[in-house]
Amino acid sequence: MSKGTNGKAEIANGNGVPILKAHPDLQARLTTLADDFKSRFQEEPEFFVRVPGRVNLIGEHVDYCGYSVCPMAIEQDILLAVASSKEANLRLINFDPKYPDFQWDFRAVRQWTKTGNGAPLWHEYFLCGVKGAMEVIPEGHLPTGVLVNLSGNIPPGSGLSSSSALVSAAALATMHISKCQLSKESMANLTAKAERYIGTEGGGMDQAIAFLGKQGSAKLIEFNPLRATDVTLPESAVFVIAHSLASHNKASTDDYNLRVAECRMAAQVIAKKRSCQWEYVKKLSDVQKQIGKNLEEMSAVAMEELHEEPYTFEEICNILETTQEHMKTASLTTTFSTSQNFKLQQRALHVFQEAARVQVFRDTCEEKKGNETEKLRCLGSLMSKSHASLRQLYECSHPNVDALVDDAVSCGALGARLTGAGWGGCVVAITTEDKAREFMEALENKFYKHRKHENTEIKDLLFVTQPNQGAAIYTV
Ligand code: ADP
Ligand code: NG1
Ligand code: MG
Repeated sequence: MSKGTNGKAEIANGNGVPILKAHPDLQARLTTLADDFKSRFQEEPEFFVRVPGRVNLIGEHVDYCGYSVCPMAIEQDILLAVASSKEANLRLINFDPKYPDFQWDFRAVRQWTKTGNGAPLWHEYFLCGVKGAMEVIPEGHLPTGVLVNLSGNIPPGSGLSSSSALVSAAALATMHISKCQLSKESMANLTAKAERYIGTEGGGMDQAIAFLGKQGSAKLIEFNPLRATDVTLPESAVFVIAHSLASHNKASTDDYNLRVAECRMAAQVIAKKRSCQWEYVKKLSDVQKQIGKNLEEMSAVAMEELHEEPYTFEEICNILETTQEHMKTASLTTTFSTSQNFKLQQRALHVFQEAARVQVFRDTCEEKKGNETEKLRCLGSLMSKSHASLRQLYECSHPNVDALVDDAVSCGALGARLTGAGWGGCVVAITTEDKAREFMEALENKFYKHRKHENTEIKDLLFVTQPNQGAAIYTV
């Protein structure tokens, strides 16, 4: 956003985040949040922000390689009640008492950086969003201080993107209170960058669907440039989300960033072996463009140019004819021990094959003619293949998730897969309208009956989901 324009040119075509009137169910939640806001801050909120979580139907761990994904926004969300304040602070409270209150000099958020290892504190996700927004807001537009009350019902650490909904909501609230506006695409790019301040090198899928989600339609999200196209799901398809009862905070371990680094180095090794300039290659999609082959051919290239045994860092440096110091800046943006092994062939194969599955999934959904039963079978089969690949080639599953996927299929699902980054979290299964109830009862008996879930009701662990509206602002 150029200084002084408030992004007006960019949103002239009506592509800004909408300001909506809440429907009755949402209104009831906003009223509860506003009442809590008043009793805690002795002030009225000026507006509300809602950002949904998402479920990714297919295209896992490919966004940071430059390939398209197919998510939809879900009903669960992060809600904020927001007001400006005369005190020069950001005061942040959470409707859920397990998340402690937080206060910080508002303008100092510009200079904030995350410190410490392990799982981030909840308010650090919020600071990522505020900082990201402050980078584009002219100084004079910022209010003196801000009061925020947050309420969320996306299960955290479960692959439904609670973190990105939180970061995106914080950025959107900061923009709106500063009377600045950007297009949904620019907000998605801004928040994807902002969430990286938490320490994970995300690819941008979550923030894209958080802003570009649409009621009634899944989306094909393409990157560079960011573009979202409707994907019309077959009428009789029902998508069910099931929680594996294992949660995982993505920023608490190196697992995610290691996969990003492995993909980058796989791309660079392929580039070098194919006599391309590997220094310009950051993503597997970059090397595909340089070589000029299709995805199927790229799988064959990965098999030919990469070996199955894990690579040592030293071996990669030797292949690329470079020093370890140079490689650390060229490929390992986060620091790993140089004694770490890297599985380049397996990761690259997953990415090329998963990217191809996304194309077939989208084409199957968009096919005008064709038998509905066949379409559904095809989508189910693609989802199950995706899971097998995440489990074996990408090694980002979890024993609970694998058991849940197997149980879902044995209870009649046409296919099932882990959704989100993995290492725990949720599964998404495809079934049909006429079988959905029977399927969910069977899965409840098979998976949940003999496992402990005292603090969570089954309806919050196993539920049908439909494509939902993306981020919006609600007036009081
Ligand atoms: P995911 O995005 O898959 O849900 P992450 O590990 O990326 O999982 O992010 C989860 C983190 O987001 C939580 O540990 C917590 O810090 C934060 N978070 C999510 N929902 C809330 C909430 N309602 N209130 C406060 N913090 C939340
Ligand atoms: P989760 O951890 O489920 O929010 C992460 C990344 C995505 C994508 C998926 C895997 C972030 C914020 N999100 O999602 O970009 O790479 O894993 O497909 O890092
Ligand atoms: Mg997340």
